[in-house]
Amino acid sequence: MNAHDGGKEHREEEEQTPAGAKAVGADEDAMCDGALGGGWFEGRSLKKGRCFGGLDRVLRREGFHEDCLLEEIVEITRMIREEERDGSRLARLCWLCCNRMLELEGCARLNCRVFYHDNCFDGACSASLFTRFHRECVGTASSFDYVGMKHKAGALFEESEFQGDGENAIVDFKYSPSPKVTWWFDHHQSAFMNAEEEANFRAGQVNADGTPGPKAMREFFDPKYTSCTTWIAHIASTKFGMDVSSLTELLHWADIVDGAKYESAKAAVEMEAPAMKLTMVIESAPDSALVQKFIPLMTEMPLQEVLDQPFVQELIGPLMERHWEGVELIRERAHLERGVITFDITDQPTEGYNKFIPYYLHPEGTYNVGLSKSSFRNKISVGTNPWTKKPASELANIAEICERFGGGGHARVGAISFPVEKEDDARMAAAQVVMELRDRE
Ligand SMILES: [Mn+2]
Repeated sequence: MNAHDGGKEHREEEEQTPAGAKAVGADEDAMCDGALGGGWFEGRSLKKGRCFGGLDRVLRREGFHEDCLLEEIVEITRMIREEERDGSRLARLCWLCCNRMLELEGCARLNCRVFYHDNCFDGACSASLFTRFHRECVGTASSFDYVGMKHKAGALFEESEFQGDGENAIVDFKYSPSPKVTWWFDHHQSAFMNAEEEANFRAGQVNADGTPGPKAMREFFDPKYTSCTTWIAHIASTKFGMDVSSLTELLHWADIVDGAKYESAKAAVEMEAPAMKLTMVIESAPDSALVQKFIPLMTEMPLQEVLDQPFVQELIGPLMERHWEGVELIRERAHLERGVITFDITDQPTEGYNKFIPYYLHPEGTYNVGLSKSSFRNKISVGTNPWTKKPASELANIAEICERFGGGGHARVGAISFPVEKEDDARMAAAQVVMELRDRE
């Protein structure tokens, strides 16, 4: 659907027929305070606004006296008070009400800048879903632009990149305590750089008296979600009343790709599903401009249709060719012995290969230790077969092994890097890792 029409939802709400009026609970009252609190409405004295029977009075008191304006606000307030019992719809109506007021005041709608995780399927889907959510449920932006973010050492956000006017949203990427950030959605375990940032986030969520804090309806974090896309969908539908029923396919694949929950090595390597091919194109995109061509499409059409776009088709052929060359090269070199698959492709410099290839070729392997070379390093990749039948308690801690050689990672996968000229050192370390893993089998 074309969601540019920010007023559409507003009209739909007005067409609702009144249901029986009931007293409104204190929880819903507090929730709306949260919805109205903080952010860019602060200067407009809406901060202390209470929706239920109170918003019109507050608005009067705060000097919104024009009759035409008040009439509308009173009408919306009546709807909220008398017709809406459901908290998510209430919160959504609060946004629409604020938005309408800004419009009536003649305030220009501004740009919303979305910072997203670049070269990542979930990052692109999150940016797409956030945009649609903002258009359908918030409606305060006239346009959107995008900034792709990459993980690196040190500070990630440049304060000057956040817009002074308009909104700044971060999705599927680390927290920023900047007061210019108006929205944040993330699901990464390591979302905060330090304890101070985390305290800053918590303070915005809950006030000292236990009521929702000024950022409770602006910043959302839950590391239990497999993808940020499903996390945004959950918040948008439960707290803002967004209809996400048309996005089932997208949400399903965002979880599979971001959680590496492929059903088999065959599915991960042969990449039959459109989402897998799109992931390959997005991950290998040479610049953010290419990723940003996908953002408007991901929530507007089925994934097969995104894949069928001519600009995508042009890229798929050469990428799949390179991918199958990688499979053949590793097939020639890979060798399984006592549960460990090993291969050395340092003589064929590459900027990366599909990390499930070893298990596709040798499904009975428990671990894989691969030696490769890129333009800037020699790399030992150490991994555990995601489809192994072994119980987790019997598996080696890969992070711990890699750390001993100056590398790192997670419990199941890790890596050790060596300078580009230290190929022999890398080969020796790889042999020791292989020996250690074989001795466990
Ligand atoms: Mn993610």
